[in-house]
Amino acid sequence: MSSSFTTTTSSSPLSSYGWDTHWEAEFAPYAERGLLPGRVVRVDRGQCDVVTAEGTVRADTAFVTPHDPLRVVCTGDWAAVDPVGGTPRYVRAYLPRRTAFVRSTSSKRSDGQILAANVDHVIVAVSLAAELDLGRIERFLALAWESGAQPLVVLTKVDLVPDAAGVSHLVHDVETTAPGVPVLPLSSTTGEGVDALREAIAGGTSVLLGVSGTGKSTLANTLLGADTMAVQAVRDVDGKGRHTTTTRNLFALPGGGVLIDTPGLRGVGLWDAGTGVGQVFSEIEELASSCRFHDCAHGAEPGCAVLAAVEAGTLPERRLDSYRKLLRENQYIVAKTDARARAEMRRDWKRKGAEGRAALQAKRGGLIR
Ligand SMILES: Nc1nc2c(ncn2[C@@H]2O[C@H](COP(=O)(O)OP(=O)(O)OP(=O)(O)O)[C@@H](O)[C@H]2O)c(=O)[nH]1
Ligand SMILES: [Mg+2]
Ligand SMILES: [Zn+2]
Repeated sequence: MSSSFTTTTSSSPLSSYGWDTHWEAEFAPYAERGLLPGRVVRVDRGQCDVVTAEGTVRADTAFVTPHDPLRVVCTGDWAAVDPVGGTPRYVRAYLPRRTAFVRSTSSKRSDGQILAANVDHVIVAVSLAAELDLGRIERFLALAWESGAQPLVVLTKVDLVPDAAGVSHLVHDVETTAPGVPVLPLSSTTGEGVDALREAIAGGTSVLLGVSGTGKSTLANTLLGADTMAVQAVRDVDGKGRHTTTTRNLFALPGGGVLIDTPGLRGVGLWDAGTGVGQVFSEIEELASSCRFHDCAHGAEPGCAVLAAVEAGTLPERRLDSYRKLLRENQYIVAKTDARARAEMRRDWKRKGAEGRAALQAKRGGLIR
């Protein structure tokens, strides 16, 4: 690995926002046109804020707001902005995304919506002050896996759980629901568990997602070491009432890494997340490989390993029901969306994702050395 590469990128003022040699190479044609590279830190009403080497620029998004909602510029995108001079300054284009978190705006419709672009970690925030909704966690995780990013669950407000045994039960419940996903209990109030999260997200870009009131913005402030995001002082019940955060905001973290805070979501509808569903329920898919029939539907077939596991009590019935439900919902959405468009986008993300991971690794390697 050429060390001059590492030096070039880390000397750019944009490197703390994730700029690397791959982005630089992709940006070359825009640089030739005299455009400035920058990362979109917030989008609202036809305008966006873009951090560039010369500071934050307010730019018009008219050229990057096409009819297709999946192609609308989004927080986390790398943009090509007009140089100083004209008013307004426009975002002329954005670089192809490496990853993107997409949900359906409703489980009954097939409209996709991009919640964050170019993310390496999807942090699903779940409050321990409310009843655990495992089905909702599975849904978030399916979309997280599908996005090409590594999911992570943070169980917030651990200070409100009276005893340690209670916490380990809750962590265990979520862990068995989320194979391959780190589960971190933490509290912004006491600081417990925050360092573990800080470490986990120190490289790359992370997006915080979850229902309203789980403490996402409070956690963002804790990680930033500053009261940057507004939070609501008092709240009666989690997940109810007013949504405090209304835009998606991107920050460079002092300890390294980039964080996107987002407005609370009531829930997320699947959007072409077949692979993601498989990853969330990997133990079921593993069991299925031992079913007698290759195309076993785990209904009433003889020799079904999945049903046998439910009988034996090793696979919770809730989990099998949830798996079925999400597969059905996903099939419905997939049948309703344009297959060619989806395939094109995936192909692009897969390629970019691989490049991004390589760049991240190179950068980490550079840091360690
Ligand atoms: N006890 C306790 N309360 C917390 C903790 N973190 C956040 N809260 C409280 O939870 C409430 C909601 O916090 P926010 O950070 O605004 O939640 P949010 O997820 O950003 O909400 P939206 O922006 O609406 O999505 C506030 O009253 C916080 O003070 C924590 O670790 N412990
Ligand atoms: Mg918030
Ligand atoms: Zn079976």
